[in-house]
Amino acid sequence: MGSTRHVAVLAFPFGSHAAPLLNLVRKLATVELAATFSFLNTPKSNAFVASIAADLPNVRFYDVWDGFEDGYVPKGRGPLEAIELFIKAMPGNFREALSKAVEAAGEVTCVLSDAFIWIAEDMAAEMGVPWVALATAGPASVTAHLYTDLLRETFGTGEEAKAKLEEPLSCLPCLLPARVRDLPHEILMAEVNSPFARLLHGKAAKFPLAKAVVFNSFDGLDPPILNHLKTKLQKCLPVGPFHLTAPLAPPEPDVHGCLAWLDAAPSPASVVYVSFGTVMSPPPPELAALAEGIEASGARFLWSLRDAARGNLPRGFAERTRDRGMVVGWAPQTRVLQHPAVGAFVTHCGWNSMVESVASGVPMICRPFLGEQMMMSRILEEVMGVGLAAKDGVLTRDGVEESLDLILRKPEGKTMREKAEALKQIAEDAVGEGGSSTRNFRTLLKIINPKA
Ligand code: U2F
Repeated sequence: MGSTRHVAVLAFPFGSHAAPLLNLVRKLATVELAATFSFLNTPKSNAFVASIAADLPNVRFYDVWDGFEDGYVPKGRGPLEAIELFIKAMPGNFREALSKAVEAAGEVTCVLSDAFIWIAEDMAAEMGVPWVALATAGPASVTAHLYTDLLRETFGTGEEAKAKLEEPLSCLPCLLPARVRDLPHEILMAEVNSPFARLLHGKAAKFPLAKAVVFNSFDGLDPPILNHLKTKLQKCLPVGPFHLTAPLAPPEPDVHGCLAWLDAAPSPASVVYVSFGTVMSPPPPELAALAEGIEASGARFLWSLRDAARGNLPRGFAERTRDRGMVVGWAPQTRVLQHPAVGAFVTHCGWNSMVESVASGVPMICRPFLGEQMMMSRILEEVMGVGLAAKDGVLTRDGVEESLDLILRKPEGKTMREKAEALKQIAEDAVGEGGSSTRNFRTLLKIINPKA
């Protein structure tokens, strides 16, 4: 038998979901030294993220089956195919891993899961223990999913909703100025009965049952949404930004020398950083237009681009921009954004990237693709004043050149940077002694260990 407290942690093994969950576990496990945290995740995802907490003896890793039968031939349906197989394998795959964890560390006293793993609530209820969810896609995503039924009643689905793309989400004022077109597709547009849409709808119904819903965010980032959620959830706990709260994960190695390259930049806030996260990449013609826009702007740039997409850069681009640009397969993003040389970020508005950018005082050029990203692009531009949305949702050569010129060189860009700096200050205050994220973290600790 292990220690008395045993937290079962159920990860969603796709995109960047598992990393922030393990980051949160790291912070908890460092304080709750007598508790064991069993991290249940697929072998592939575990291999990718484990270094975040591998040095902690009270964090143990268990492999969960990914749903791929031996000899399964992928049907080429992209990331959704793997997600659907994983969903089909739930909850059996998690139960099997959990039984091994219980054998090693004793009965579970709390379940902590990615909010996507809505079956975690059932498992916690069966064991009579609290369930805490980490909503990795942030508060706007939770809100939209929480009100899926209302949104479907108000705007219809499929063709009916498509006729209302420009209508504002007036039935959910905290999400304004987002419009129907900005909602996660699976709420109104995609096949609402697909396994993924049903997973998201299923999880939404569970949110109010969670003892707490935790966010990699901070009070003051998007007050209307967080304030609304505080009235709907048992506990709404922004405890981030994770990359500013101790203990930090071991720093990612800077294998390509990005930071040294940034050190050599001639002036502050002069470099544009480009990354579209772990899931998406713009279609090839758009990627080429982005490169042309950056080249035309004359700006220095650091581009995190997967090797497979490099062939889509314009012919001769690398040679022509060699003296002012760097293209790498992976960058230590949080440290890149914190570097004073970085003045703009071309992003898909994934939740973590967005938080990392505002918490570093860096304005954004937004090219959202899916999920909550379109809502965030709208909010970053219209409410927070720290983002410029790609016109008609697509990056063009001229649009990129104009936006970079505005952010890096014009007074409007200076104003955006000041607004981003103000958010950075709010983030730093939140994680300081007595700050809101610090207090929320203590509340979370109390749920995990009421005697703490
Ligand atoms: C899905 O988003 P992504 O995983 O594509 O994007 P982010 O939430 O922005 O997370 C990307 C993370 O990867 C890190 C970066 C972020 O923490 O710092 N990273 C890096 O370190 N180096 C690189 O070169 C590139 C990235 C989904 F598509 C979104 O809608 C959700 O909001 C998100 C969270 O659930 O997951």
